[in-house]
Amino acid sequence: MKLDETAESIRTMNIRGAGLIARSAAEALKELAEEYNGESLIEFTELLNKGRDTLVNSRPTAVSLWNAVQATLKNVKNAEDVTSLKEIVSRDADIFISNSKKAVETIGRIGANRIKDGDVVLTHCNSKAALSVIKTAYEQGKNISVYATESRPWKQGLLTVKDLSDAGIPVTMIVDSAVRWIMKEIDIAVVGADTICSNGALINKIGTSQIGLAAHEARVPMMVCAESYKFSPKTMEGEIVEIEERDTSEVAENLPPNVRIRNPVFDSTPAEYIDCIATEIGLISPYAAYEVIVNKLGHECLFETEG
Ligand code: RUB
Repeated sequence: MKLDETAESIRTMNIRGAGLIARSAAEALKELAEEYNGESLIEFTELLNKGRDTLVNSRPTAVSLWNAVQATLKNVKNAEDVTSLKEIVSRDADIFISNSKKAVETIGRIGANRIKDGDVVLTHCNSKAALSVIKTAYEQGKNISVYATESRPWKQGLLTVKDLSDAGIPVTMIVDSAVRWIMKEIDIAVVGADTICSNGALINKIGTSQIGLAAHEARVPMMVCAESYKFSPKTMEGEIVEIEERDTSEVAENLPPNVRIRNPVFDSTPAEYIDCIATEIGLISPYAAYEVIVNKLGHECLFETEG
């Protein structure tokens, strides 16, 4: 798939979920590099930078996309000629993609240890990291069942219930507004992440913060499943995460002309509602987000946000 097509697929949500978006962006830059048949290092670098901007602008909220292009292009400056630049981009894209896939598996193993035999799990939207945790717990022989929210307006919950049911896990779908009512039956809430801020706040599918609030009220732990590239160096510099608002036709059509609709598709859950974050480098407190950004993503990353 050409880079422009990948960006369009991300925008239209044919490619969706923060992890897959990130891997697809790395793959698109790799293909762009491999297909370059000019001889100018400057022209080649400009092409890659333009490709990076096109990808980053395709969806605004998930920092995984930004971290993926940073990781893929981080060694561009070390290239001596066109051939070495191709090799560098291709290698760094492959490393990112492979580490990303491994991270989802490791998170599954680490997060599953927090799920007990007999637990009733609540999940939201369609997160591959959260599903990795739930499926690993089931594969460990734990007798679990899952409530999955519908996740309006896109109904990603339908993907989640299909995946869980194919894996043989008992699953019940509920509408998003049933979350607080059902919470008394839930032992643990397990959700994914689009972005984790330096103050430990979670940006994830709209409705996640209501789950956090209801879980906190009912003393039900909420575990977030997030690869380290979901943590945002940009928030260390005070940047506020942009919450994507999508086309209102996703919510409803043919309403009276004076009725306004809004369609924010992500929200922010404060750290105080989050019990723990399962990452590939271990199970951490949301208040350790700063350390992940500095130690795992590196200070260099911060300076690359400038200019
Ligand atoms: C998907 C969503 C997911 C995170 C994490 O939103 O909010 O919880 O992206 O997913 P959308 P994963 O459907 O709008 O992309 O764990 O697969 O990266």
